[in-house]
Amino acid sequence: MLRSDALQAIYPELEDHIVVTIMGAVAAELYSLGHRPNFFYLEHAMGLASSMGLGIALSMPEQQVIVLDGDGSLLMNLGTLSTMARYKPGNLLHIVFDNESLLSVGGFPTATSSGTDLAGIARASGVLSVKEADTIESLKESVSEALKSNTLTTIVSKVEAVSPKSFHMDLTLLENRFQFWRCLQMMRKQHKV
Ligand SMILES: Cc1ncc(C[n+]2csc(CCOP(=O)(O)OP(=O)(O)O)c2C)c(N)n1
Repeated sequence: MLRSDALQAIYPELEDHIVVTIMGAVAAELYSLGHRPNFFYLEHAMGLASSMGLGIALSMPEQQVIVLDGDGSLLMNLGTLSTMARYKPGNLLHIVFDNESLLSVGGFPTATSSGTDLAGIARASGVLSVKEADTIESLKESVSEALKSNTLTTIVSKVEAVSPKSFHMDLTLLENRFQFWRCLQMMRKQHKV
């Protein structure tokens, strides 16, 4: 499965929710499908998209938060799984695209290429619902089930290590940061009205 095809297939489920992605290839692919003010691409802070998503999910329980993670990034911050499981926000969906590689910096293999099982680690960390979805159909089904279930879910999807045609994003980190912040503020206000 190509991650770009997977993202395209689930884009309709993402567009109205708060989405936080890791940097690099995933961010560029989501951006190229159509940027939204409710999307934040976490540049530089490798591994921390899930931590940021967890914080937002806990402080905005009325909103659905979706994190798009990578194997290399998650391996840098495995403690995030036990912290997510400790607080178990039902409005957090954590999708890990596992291409067994640090694709965005040249494609060095990660530990999942030699047997590390991220879904197994998520289960053992106490994440309530953990799915493995390696086809477009199973990913779409897992995402829509997770969004209906109001249960903390991690979905691990094996994808090919294929880069996007371009990593260019016509949006600076600061612009994205302010736009995203205003969007969250507006969501908060709308919820209170
Ligand atoms: C702390 C830190 N270390 C290293 C990097 C460089 N870096 C940026 S993206 C990336 C690879 C991310 O790998 P993965 O999460 O598997 O996503 P992929 O690129 O494969 O889609 C690395 C090593 C960084 N930005 N920050």
